[in-house]
Amino acid sequence: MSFRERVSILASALIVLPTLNEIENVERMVHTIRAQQSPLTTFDVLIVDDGSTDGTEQAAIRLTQEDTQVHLLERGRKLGLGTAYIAGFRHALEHGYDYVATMDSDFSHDPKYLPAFVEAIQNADLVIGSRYVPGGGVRNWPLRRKILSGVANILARLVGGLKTHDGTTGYRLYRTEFLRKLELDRITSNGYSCLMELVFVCQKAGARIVESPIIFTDREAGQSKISHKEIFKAFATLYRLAKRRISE
Ligand SMILES: Nc1nc2c(ncn2[C@@H]2O[C@H](COP(=O)(O)OP(=O)(O)OP(=O)(O)O)[C@@H](O)[C@H]2O)c(=O)[nH]1
Ligand SMILES: [Mg+2]
Repeated sequence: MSFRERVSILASALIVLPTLNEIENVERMVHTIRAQQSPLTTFDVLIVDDGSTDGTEQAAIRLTQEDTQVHLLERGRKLGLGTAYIAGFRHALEHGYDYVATMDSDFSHDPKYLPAFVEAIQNADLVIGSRYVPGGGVRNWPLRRKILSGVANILARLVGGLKTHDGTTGYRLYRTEFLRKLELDRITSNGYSCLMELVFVCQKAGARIVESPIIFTDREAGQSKISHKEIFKAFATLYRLAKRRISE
């Protein structure tokens, strides 16, 4: 295949990295993502920083200066994980990316899986990095987190009607053209609940969803931002999705 033919089939993916005080991780995450090789796709990065106070923002600015395929959206204050994803989707739509990925910036989501996601999306609209399909799993997670994640996924299937085994993971690759079909303004949940709502609306819009196995590793550096409030918000979201499932 000639160089010209190879270039013409090359697609582009935007990897959205939400950050809130991730100074121990952000530089290494960006470098590791940029080092991933796929014969089909290039990987750009969009850091969505919500007013980190530990130097993450300054590190992110440096990264954009070193590499023109790294971008930064500075939002200035904590606006939540859900709206960070949606802001990333809008950026990908506006800038003509073929795919958009979301992932945590703390190495729980290993960038090495990105090429496999790209392969999987060739016949799908959404690839979910799944801990609960053969080949997937969790490493170093306390029992409390395992139970919480297990219960959340059972409820997501029973109450929310999600058909996926892992509807609460944030490691995903979406086909941008498919996102164009969704009413992104209608996605009202924020934080972790947004992950379930996104699967719900994709499923409802007829997305071809594939689960690709990942081993999820507990964060090694930096502080967790998950709070107990998120658990209550997830119940409220499930209730709202169940009502919508019945009424629409
Ligand atoms: N931009 C932005 N990023 C956020 C916000 N809340 C969390 N994050 C980031 O979202 C990702 C997931 O948050 P974590 O604190 O790792 O949550 P978690 O993975 O459930 O918790 P741990 O297992 O303790 O790591 C990380 O990259 C955070 O820096 C937010 O409000 N805004
Ligand atoms: Mg994490």
